[in-house]
Amino acid sequence: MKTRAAVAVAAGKPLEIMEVDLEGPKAGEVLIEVKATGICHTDEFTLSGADPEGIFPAILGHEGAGVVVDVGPGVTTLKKGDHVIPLYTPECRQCPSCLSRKTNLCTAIRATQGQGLMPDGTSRFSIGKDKIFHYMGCSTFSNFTVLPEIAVAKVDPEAPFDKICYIGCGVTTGVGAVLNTAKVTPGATAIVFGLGGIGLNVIQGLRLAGADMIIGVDINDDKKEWGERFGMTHFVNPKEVDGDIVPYLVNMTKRGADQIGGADYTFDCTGNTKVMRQALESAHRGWGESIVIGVAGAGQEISTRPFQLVTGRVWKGTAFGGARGRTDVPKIVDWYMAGKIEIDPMITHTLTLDEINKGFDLMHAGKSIRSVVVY
Ligand code: NAD
Ligand code: AHE
Ligand code: ZN
Repeated sequence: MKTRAAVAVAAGKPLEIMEVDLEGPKAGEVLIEVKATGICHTDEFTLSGADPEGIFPAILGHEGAGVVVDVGPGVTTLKKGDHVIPLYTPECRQCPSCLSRKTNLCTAIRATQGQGLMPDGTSRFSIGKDKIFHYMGCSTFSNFTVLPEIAVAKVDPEAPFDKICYIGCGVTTGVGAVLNTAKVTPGATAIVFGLGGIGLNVIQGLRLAGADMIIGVDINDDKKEWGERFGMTHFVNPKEVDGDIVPYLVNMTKRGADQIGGADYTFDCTGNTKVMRQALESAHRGWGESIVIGVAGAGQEISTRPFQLVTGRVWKGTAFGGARGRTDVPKIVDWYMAGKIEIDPMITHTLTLDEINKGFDLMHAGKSIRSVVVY
């Protein structure tokens, strides 16, 4: 079949809207009509050329929602008409990682997914004889896409596509980092670095978990109002701090008889390795946990004095908020439908596929929280 898609033809070039060929689903695969897709900073990261796994030409996009329109042989858990969210972290429930119960990082199809291919080692997308690569196993910047059954979450058919697409990455990553990875407890003190599409969801996750002090840190003053909207209690712009931001934040979080500062939990939602270090070092001596969410470019490394870890700070990372997609994503959709979490105000811009590059411009200018393309 033919489908309209925004194709990343080369690193650093705007996406090109074109008609591409899409092969139907093979065994264990489903064809999805994507109804809406968010634009995540990770799409921009890969398009920029900073992703070591970046491969071109590819159809980016990994934050979608849509409807199953065809199923391949052997598919048992999905049928035509099901409303679904594609998962860049699948859940096969059979691989050693899924069975370990220690991680959400299913390994069933990770190798081929990283090569921009379906599990059988081929691509379903092409233009004539020229192959186009899949991206993060999702390629939601195409109106129709094919995914393995294990990488698809079936969700409430009443839920609006243009909002729940955000659960395909940003919402689940932010809220999940708090609930699944950090396991934040009521009364906690937390610092969130970077108040974009991920950081604001960390903030609403912290509110849900009952954190008392939620400090937001961003170089863009416009984010103060945004953070407060979702539960942030204090805002710091590092550009307005005289000197090093770490002692400033440690001082802000001083409490107890010994007056040792530092947050119980800190989160990097910037992808900047210097900020990751600040986040680790702003965590409380003895027990503070710092969660790396941001994705850093090829060749970049994090560093700190080992003494920071010797004295009890814990450095952790999280992918997709530690969520097991087929199990947890439908629950998060239900939380949204029940009003337990907010999504609507974070979707600041709705675009057509033809306008998709405007979504990247808005992100660069710091003017959007989430842009969503509606097909
Ligand atoms: P975004 O562009 O919407 O937000 C980034 C925010 O960080 C902006 O508000 C920006 O002003 C702020 N910022 C930039 N430099 C800063 C600094 N030095 N100090 C403080 N704030 C600073 O991006 P996003 O969509 O929220 O994504 C954030 C990061 O999370 C990206 O690196 C993205 O690739 C990554 N991500 C990771 C996962 C995961 O599973 N681990 C999932 C989604 C996104
Ligand atoms: N491909 C990059 C890393 C990109 C990355 O870390 N991706 C996150 C999701 S970001 C979503 O917006 C992730 O899930 N990682 C786990 C995985 O298995 O990819 C690189 O550096 O090679
Ligand atoms: Zn993402």
